[in-house]
Amino acid sequence: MHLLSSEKDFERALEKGARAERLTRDEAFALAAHITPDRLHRLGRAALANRRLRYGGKATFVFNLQINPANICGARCTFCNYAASRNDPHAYVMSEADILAQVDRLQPTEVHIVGGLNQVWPYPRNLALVQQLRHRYPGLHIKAFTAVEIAYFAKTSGQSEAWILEALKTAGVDALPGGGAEIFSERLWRQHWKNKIGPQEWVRIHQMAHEVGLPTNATMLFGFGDTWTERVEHLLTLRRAQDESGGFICFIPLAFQPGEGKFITHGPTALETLAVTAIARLALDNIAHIKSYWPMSGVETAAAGLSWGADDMDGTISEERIAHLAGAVTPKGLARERMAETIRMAGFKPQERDGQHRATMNAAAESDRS
Ligand code: V47
Ligand code: SF4
Repeated sequence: MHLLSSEKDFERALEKGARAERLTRDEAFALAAHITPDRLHRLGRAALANRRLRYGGKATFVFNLQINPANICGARCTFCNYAASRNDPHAYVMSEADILAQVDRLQPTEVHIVGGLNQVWPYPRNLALVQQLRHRYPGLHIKAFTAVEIAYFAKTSGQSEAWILEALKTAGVDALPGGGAEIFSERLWRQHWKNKIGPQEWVRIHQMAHEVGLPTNATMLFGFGDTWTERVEHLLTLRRAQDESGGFICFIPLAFQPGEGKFITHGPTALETLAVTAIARLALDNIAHIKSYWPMSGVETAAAGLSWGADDMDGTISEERIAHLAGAVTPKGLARERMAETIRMAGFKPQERDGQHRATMNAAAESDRS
């Protein structure tokens, strides 16, 4: 019944959200009630005011590389087109030499390492990769392994999750990415990703990472049969977890890519993606950054997301795989210049950043030109 709220509740939620104030639960739900074209624009205006208070006209991106060492995974999440069985034609396994050669060639500011749940790249091999990367590139930001992988590493190595997190941090991991959260709904968990950890475990592992001093991101997969109530509950669960442990840096809404032969033929529309972005910005008063993730939403919608509350466009991302194996028609990587130009065309000042959202040397040059 949360979504049956009045115009007055909606207006009050917008006013408080625009000032980056904390919304009550009912106000957060009021934002998602009856998303009409008129309300979508009002959500956008409030979220734009909120992100301007925080970041002015600046929008950031990072020069990064996604490393997916192998796509062999037995979890069989229904929405995933990336995973393969060993004998599938699209199964692949990278070697350490392949990975290091890619990093050597691109010299990224950040690497984002995630793979499937498999014994081809088990925990000790992933740990050794992090050690090698840290040794070779002392300044590289290593964002690696989802909570799902941490749980799997613990299970398969007989160690506790806290032990794994400490060991990865010592080896050189700087932060955990936000994947594997899907949407915090027991109903959808049972239906779509029952072979891996569910909502409560995901939150618990992120809070454990915060305790050992590893900051993390958080995602939300939407547009695959989820409801607005489930989306707002997801945001409020994250807000509560952040109040307790404080280590979430960035929230990333992930627009579902239907892929081929999946259970649903369409992902969310661009307008729905903008509404989710704006509601996230208004409801998550305690999470600093909202990412507009172009491989899933499309470059144009991601750029528009900067006016609906997002302040970051993620990265240039060489060779994105997860969205593209699910049929995304967006480019597989964007050059630095194209990223800066996209942000400028959307009306914002591009600023290149490092893995901790600090401006890099290139940033000044980019901002001066706009
Ligand atoms: O966990 C899988 C999602 C996630 C599909 O932390 C799909 O900075 C849409 O988490 N359609 C991985 N989404 C990507 C991810 C991420 C991306 C960018 C930045 C960060 C960060 C994290 O992709 C998975 C899953 O939720 N996913 N299949 C699909 N068909
Ligand atoms: Fe495996 Fe992750 Fe794909 Fe699920 S989403 S099948 S865990 S790779």
